[in-house]
Amino acid sequence: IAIERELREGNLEQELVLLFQPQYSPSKKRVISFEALARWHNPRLGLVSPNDFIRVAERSGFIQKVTAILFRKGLAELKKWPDDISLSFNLSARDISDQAFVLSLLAQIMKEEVSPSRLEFEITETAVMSDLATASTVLDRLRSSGCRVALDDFGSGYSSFEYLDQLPLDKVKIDRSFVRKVPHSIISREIVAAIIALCSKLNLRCVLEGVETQEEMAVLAGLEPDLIQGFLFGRPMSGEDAGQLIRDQQ
Ligand code: G
Ligand code: G
Ligand code: MN
Ligand code: NA
Repeated sequence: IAIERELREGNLEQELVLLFQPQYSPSKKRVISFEALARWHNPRLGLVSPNDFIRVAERSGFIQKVTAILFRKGLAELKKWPDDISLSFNLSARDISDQAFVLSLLAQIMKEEVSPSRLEFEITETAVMSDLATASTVLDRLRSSGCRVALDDFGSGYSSFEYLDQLPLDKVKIDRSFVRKVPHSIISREIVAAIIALCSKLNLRCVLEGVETQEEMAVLAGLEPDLIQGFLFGRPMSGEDAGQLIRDQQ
């Protein structure tokens, strides 16, 4: 209730911020993209996690406003970075159920004169479950405009291989719940290896999420994922710090 009230009355333009988490390419040995992660600093609620406010924003009809503000901020940051750095942006179920809204995001990309190839949209299975046909249409639209689409949290919850077949995808993000078990579980390691091999066969890039330790990295690098994202390579950071990280590796 409090969250909903603040979504209505708060100054979202000012209070919503994005952090950026590096995505590291083991083959290029450098960070080539960042995932944008929302944070909400509200004077009365304090720091609210996206886990808490995205759902409420979807229920109460504020999600498109929230997403539009965040996306504008993401584009502004991306424009400051070199052309070979890209940005992954999370879209919620409601966002992709509305074709007109998705077109408005594409219009923003054009207006800002950012190359669509530098943008990737992350969607979850829950976001596409209810209406696979609409989701497919919208994702096709994003891809035909030159943006990429990634399936987030793969392997968690109900995520199904059916989506790999039915959705127009460029990339799969293998969920942290698998990744964290890999150093201690031969079965988990084989599962992750099999998903990576499958992605390769299907011509999908894959990201290992949530790599935290050198121990995990030692085992996982051998599986040759396209990208690794996790605290080991960087926590979600300010745009300024992301810019510094980019400069430092050049
Ligand atoms: O960064 P953090 O671990 O707090 O993110 C928690 C969850 O919120 C993750 O599942 C992430 O995908 C989601 N999330 C983060 N930022 C956004 C956003 O801008 N939009 C949507 N829809 N989800 C987001
Ligand atoms: O659902 P999604 O993959 O979008 O969620 C991304 C979230 O995962 C972010 O909120 C980020 O803070 C969190 N995250 C990223 N890397 C790590 C990690 O190495 N360990 C843990 N515990 N969380 C991570
Ligand atoms: Mn994500
Ligand atoms: Na994830």
